[in-house]
Amino acid sequence: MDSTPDRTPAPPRVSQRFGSAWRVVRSRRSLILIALAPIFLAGCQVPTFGAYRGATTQGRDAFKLWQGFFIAGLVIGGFVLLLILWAVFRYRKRSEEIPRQSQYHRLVEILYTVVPLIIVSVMFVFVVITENEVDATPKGQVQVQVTAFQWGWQFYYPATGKVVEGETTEAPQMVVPAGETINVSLKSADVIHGFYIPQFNYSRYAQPGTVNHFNFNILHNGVYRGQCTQLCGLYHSLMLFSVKAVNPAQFAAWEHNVPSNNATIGQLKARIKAGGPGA
Ligand SMILES: [Cu+2]
Repeated sequence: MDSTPDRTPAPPRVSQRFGSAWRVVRSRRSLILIALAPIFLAGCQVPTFGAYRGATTQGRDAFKLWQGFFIAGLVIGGFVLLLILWAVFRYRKRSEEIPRQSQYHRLVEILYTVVPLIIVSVMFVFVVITENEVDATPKGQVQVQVTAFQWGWQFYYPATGKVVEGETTEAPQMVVPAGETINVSLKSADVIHGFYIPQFNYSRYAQPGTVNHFNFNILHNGVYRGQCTQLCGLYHSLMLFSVKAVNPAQFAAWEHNVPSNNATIGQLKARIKAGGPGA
């Protein structure tokens, strides 16, 4: 019988493993990398995570919230994934013996209750701040009354009585000055429609019997496409429009030249009924 004592070294304790890992981080190479990281990261732009950056101040606020939430999700999701992987590999089955059972770890239980509450509360505060910024409707320089109907849009400028309207294949264009506050009041002449401009990161219901008010401040000149986002009938997919932002002087010139004898929604609808889309 072999009486030689077992000389296999004992596996390192958890605290020893953490100690050696910390020494690695403290090594010179890691320090250089950490010191250079801000230089590399400064050259990176935080990704958009699939959203538009926002062509309006309101859209930009919504975009920043989306970006923050996405990064928070990545950090929290990554942390949870690491914990799962750590548990899977650290405590994988090694023998038939039942591992040491433990429960009621008070500190861990308090942490996993309090930390998520703090995270959700902080996110809630950012949501409220952003909502208040996006939904604020101080009086602006230009007012536009938007009426959605099957299947088109009417843009009425009450200050001058000018009207732009169009349906299906004749998508109308709302012209507004860039850099100024635009007050929009939105309603529907028939069923529920959706007023959506992707680059504004903004959507609102156009509802019969209800007027929704909102503002937008477009940052730069340009044409921004919009569409109806509620399935509102046969030609819903053709219910398109666009918003064109121009200089204030160009806007004044445009408003001067817009004909004011456009068809009413009733006349437009009668035309559609008689001849189909684009009639
Ligand atoms: Cu619609």
